[in-house]
Amino acid sequence: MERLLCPSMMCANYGHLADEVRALDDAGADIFHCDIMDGNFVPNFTMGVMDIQTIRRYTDKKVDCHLMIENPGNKVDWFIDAGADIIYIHPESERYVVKALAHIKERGVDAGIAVNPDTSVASITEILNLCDYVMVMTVNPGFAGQSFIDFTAKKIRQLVELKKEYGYKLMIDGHCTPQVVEDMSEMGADGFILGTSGLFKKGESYADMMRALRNG
Ligand code: S6P
Ligand code: MG
Repeated sequence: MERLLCPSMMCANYGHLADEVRALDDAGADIFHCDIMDGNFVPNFTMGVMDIQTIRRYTDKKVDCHLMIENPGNKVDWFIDAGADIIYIHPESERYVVKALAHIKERGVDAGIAVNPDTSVASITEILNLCDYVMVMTVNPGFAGQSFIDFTAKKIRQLVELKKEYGYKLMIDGHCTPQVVEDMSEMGADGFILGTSGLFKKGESYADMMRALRNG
């Protein structure tokens, strides 16, 4: 199965953002993953609307926004207007998830949810009806460079099964090493967010690393 490889742009070299986008595009990136944090839902700040506009300017590939913010439903338009193709919201931070996802789709972009390690599949089943993408957080959201939380594998297995019924793409975010990409791909996951563990390492070319991650 073709793997979707998604560089996590908060891990890129911000001193040369345009060059980074071009290099990752040339190296075969499928989706540019952009982490948006509000210092409230998660204890960190990262990218914002202007970063999305900049990345959009230098690639024709898909750009996603992973909104780790409170009440994302009334802010998704900012990111769609900036050029995002996929918007992920967290069901944990939005009271009207179905309404927010429907609005994203009405705007003509793909809708996704990102689910925290402590969120059960049972609690999101209804929402799956509106999801083009489901992203399992295998770390607590907020920071790069964390360890993989092993019990999230059970949730990934359950969501692989439900994929047959709902047809979403299943994505993995957090500590995606080459081994994790291999194992989770075998399990049935479709795409991987690549941060410090899989892609942004000193000394190796993006093209070589992407090729290895794609082919296993
Ligand atoms: C974390 C964020 C992620 C990270 C990515 C980092 O809140 O949603 O997208 O940027 O997981 O990857 P790594 O390999 O450093 O864990
Ligand atoms: Mg993310």
